[in-house]
Amino acid sequence: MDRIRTAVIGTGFMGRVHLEALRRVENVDVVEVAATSLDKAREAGAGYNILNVTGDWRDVINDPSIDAVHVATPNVSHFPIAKAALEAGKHVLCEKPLAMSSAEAQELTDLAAKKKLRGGLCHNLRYYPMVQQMRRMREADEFGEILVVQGTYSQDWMLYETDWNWRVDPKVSGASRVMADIGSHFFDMAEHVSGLKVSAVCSDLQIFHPTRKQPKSGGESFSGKLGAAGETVDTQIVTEDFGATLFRMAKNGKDQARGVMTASQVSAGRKNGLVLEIYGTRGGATWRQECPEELWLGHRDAPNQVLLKDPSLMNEKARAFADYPGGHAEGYPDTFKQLFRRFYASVADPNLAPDYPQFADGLRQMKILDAELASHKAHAWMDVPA
Ligand code: NAI
Ligand code: SOE
Repeated sequence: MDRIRTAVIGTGFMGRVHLEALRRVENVDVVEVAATSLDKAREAGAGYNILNVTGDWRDVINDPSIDAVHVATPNVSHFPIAKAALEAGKHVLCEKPLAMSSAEAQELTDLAAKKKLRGGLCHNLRYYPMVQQMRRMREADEFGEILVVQGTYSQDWMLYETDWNWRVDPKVSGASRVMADIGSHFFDMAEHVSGLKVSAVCSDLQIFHPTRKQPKSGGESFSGKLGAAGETVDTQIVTEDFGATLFRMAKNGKDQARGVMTASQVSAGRKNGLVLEIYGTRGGATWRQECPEELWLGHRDAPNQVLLKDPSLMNEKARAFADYPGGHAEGYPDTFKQLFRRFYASVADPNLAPDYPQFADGLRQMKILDAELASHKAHAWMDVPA
């Protein structure tokens, strides 16, 4: 396959991020954009000179010249769109969460394998250069045996009862909000960096706003103070604003580390505050998404250090994720570029081992989520199946 023909479905926050990042992937042409209306698709496509647009995603599926699709729509439509695309023989790069349930996620994972098609999942946050540095330092045993993994994913964009988004509607978003939406990024990164698997969880979830003021129209993600004031309806809320999970981690089924995390969309001042800390028998490390170029390295018997991203100072394997010299910041949009490049390298070469999050990783997150929801309900620890 020379150049790969792809299409982006969904033109909101993520659709536009995917379109922009795809411009930086060498072997891909975006040949169609699908939205909920022709006008929306035309507007999004125009910015990237993509003239072939549609208001119905099925047009993309029915076009045999399209090799791959990006699913960047709200959660409820991930499964039907991804399934239809796989059945039509197309590779799929899906936004997280992969589906609304473990059963759906399992079906997609099995279907991609059966069809020998690539199924990539957008847990892009793994690909900040300093997250890769942390991962490779752990692989090189620089932290020793990992004892403790902890952190948070904290945001404030749903703090007020007037804040609204499709993510609060369980029919569109799923049975969990913060744990599915952002807690899943934390656990994906925690497992990827530590090399351990979450084996059991004990969760406490909280709804601080039992009702929210649902706008009769609008309700864009992250609109905050810029959100339009208009007519609203008081709507009952059934998904959590905050969650806390104690967890255990294992290596090859053997109990090893302990951890704790919180996820919140009501923490004033935290815009996108993902923090991951790992501590081992030889040292520790902390990475913060709001200062992504820095990696804090903790020592027991020597002064602590802060490593500022600089490819020349990084672990050789992590260096491949840093495209710019030290002092030239790489951030959120670059993580998509790194993921998409690896995904399309594997589309181009069926023999290449995948080096990006796959549908199986999406299924894994659904299983952790199921255990968190069951634990909260039962007020008890729950095992997470391997
Ligand atoms: P959004 O609300 O900004 O955009 C979603 C878009 O999809 C809207 O334009 C909507 O009209 C469109 N849409 C809905 N149903 C559609 C359909 N059947 N066909 C075509 N278009 C359709 O939402 P956002 O923030 O872009 O989220 C989309 C997905 O991306 C979610 O699953 C979310 O969890 C994920 N996400 C991932 C992020 C990451 O860092 N990996 C960041 C933000 C969101
Ligand atoms: C909203 O909480 C959101 O856009 C999530 O959907 C993303 O996955 C996260 O990366 C940023 O915050």
